[in-house]
Amino acid sequence: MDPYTPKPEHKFSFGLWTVGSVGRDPFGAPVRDPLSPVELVYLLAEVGAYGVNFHDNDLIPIDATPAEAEAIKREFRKALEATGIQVPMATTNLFGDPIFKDGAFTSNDPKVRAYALQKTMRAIDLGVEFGAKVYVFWGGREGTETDACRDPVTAIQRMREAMNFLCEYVLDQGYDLKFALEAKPNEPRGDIYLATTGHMLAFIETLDHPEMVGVNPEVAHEHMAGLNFLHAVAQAWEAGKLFHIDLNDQYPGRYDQDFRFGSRDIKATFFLVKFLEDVGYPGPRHFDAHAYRTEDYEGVKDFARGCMRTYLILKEKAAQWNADPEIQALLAEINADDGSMAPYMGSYTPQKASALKAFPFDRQALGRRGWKYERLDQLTVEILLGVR
Ligand code: GLT
Ligand code: MN
Ligand code: MN
Repeated sequence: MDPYTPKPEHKFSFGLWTVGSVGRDPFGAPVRDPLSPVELVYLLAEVGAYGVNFHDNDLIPIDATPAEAEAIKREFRKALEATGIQVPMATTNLFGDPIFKDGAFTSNDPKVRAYALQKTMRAIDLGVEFGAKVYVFWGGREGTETDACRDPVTAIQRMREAMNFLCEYVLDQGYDLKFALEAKPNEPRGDIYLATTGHMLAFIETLDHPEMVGVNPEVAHEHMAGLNFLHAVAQAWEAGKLFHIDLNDQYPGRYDQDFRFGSRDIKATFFLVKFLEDVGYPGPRHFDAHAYRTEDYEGVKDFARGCMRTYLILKEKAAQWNADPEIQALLAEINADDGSMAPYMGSYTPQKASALKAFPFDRQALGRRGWKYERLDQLTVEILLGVR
């Protein structure tokens, strides 16, 4: 059997909006006919995915009647049961409708803010009904083109008030649900508040229930800002806040590309997969990406299969890297510790401080050391290029 065949235990998921993207962009009309949520579930089952995520309105159109909503839910549930596809995550569309053109939770109009809360509570109910355990908040419209419109402190306070309200709602309902906040620096707004995963991590600690709230970092969103995605993920993980992850690819400094996982920066993607596997990240691997606009639905399947296959290939490469004797020897050398500094460091004591202040370091000798990172990186590249 092909060793790169996706299996349920890999927890590969896709949003309805990812494989369901019809290829609309700001300059061009759709290039693919829309598929129904049921058809998309069958497409995901065909390519071997484990899960499907949705915004409330990916599943139920915003103007559906209660009877229409019930019928859609019935059909969707049947498709999930027939295919075994799970719903690990759900979210709210707080960006598509004109009501949100100046934000949802941060809008200057209290009626818009209240409507955003109402819509989110209903969407949380919907997600929980289908078994979602993680609820994502991506505030695509929570931002500005001109800061004349609002004091940014007010925006942060409104965001906090909304998150606190919704955490209480989840507790009140007795739902087993965590929130994951997804940052993006810009697009569709000129600037979006809480622009990076780091901003989100700091914001979470100011909430009434920080334990319920983590992050959903997205590769493209940190790369757009020219940042190192792995470092954001590592900080989230170390803080116990990596509740979900959006995998894709993106050239820095460009429009929001949402490319197939690993299609742009193989080395960064490799270190990301290696990190997730090394630490044992237990959550879904969600591909928040879409096929090139050039593709038909066969191309969409190629795209989805490619995301999962690249992940599994890089997982294998990570195991190879970890087992490589030359790499391990270099790492051992790089991290060598003769223990001579232990009496001077670690937890502070006044004795350590005064001893350390008096210690005679050979600064020139330490500065002459070569770290062998060229060799280490070349070995990494050779593994990735398949010659090792
Ligand atoms: C939207 C956005 C994504 C978010 C989704 C969740 S929707 O496509 O580009 O990054 O994760 O709201
Ligand atoms: Mn995303
Ligand atoms: Mn994106």
